[in-house]
Amino acid sequence: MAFPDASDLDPCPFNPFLMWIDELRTLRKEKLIGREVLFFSEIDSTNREARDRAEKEAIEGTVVIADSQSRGKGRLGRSWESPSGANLYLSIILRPRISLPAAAQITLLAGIAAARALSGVSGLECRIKWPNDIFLRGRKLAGILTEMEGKGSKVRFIILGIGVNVNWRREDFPVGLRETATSLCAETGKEISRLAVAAGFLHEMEKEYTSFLREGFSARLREEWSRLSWVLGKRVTLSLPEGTISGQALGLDPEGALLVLDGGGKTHRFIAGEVSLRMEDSNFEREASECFW
Ligand code: BT5
Repeated sequence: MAFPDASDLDPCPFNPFLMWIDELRTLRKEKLIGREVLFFSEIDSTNREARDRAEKEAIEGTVVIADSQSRGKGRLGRSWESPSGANLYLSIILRPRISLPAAAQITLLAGIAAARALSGVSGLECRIKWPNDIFLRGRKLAGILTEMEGKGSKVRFIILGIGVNVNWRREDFPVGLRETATSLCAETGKEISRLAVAAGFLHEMEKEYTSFLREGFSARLREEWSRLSWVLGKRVTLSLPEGTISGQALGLDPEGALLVLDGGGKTHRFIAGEVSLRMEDSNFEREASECFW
């Protein structure tokens, strides 16, 4: 099937966004992730579009990018603010031959890839807040949304979506996000190229994903995740449909579940799914981090 349809593409030849999309296509031509790159100047959600394409047999590695989203999706029915002209909204179609429980490991891989790529372009230390957030100086810089379609006990496809705040200026943030969110530009004081962010993420993601296909969720991936984690060793509260549990985040088990030790000495195991995590000392983190960077 030939992608993209001509009707999908922004017809405006002067659109600067299209120029970097073309460069991205050139960079990813011979690779697995990004061998097809579809671009929309405006869309409801790149994850929704990627899912529809995946249902129609789009090839593995197809990437959907938009300049803005009208209904950007977060986890658990939440939404993702997606203004135009500033940020990156990107979804990847993956077709790993893995069982359903292993699918959550893809979010962990994406966290590693995103933290590495965003640290690389900004020169600042970006960390993973389990399961799906990238934090910079105590604020949310990027979010990952992994959606899966299964058949029997196997994965049919996974849509891996990421939203990164790149050149979003703090004064343009919605009031509700001013204290909790950040962008690369807000932290570095510089405009950062969205091409560099997208190319860096796809490059890192390809490395982690191909190693995952070869070796599974290996000890090396687990160590790398732990090195980049913002939660390990900290006190956290996890909210589940059936209640909350507080304790100390210990690490990941071999399947990629987060282990948390509660006050009574019992260890709990969490797979991302329906769980949200709150850090009990995140304000302190921001104050502390500002002293060092
Ligand atoms: C996430 O959800 O962090 C996953 C976000 C994934 C967005 C990408 S964009 C490309 C692809 N297509 C989509 O439709 N989605 C994906 P969650 O952990 O549920 O966080 C959502 C919460 O983060 C919201 O309830 C807000 O509090 C906050 N938030 C919303 N927009 C934000 C933004 N741009 N920057 C920082 N925080 C934001």
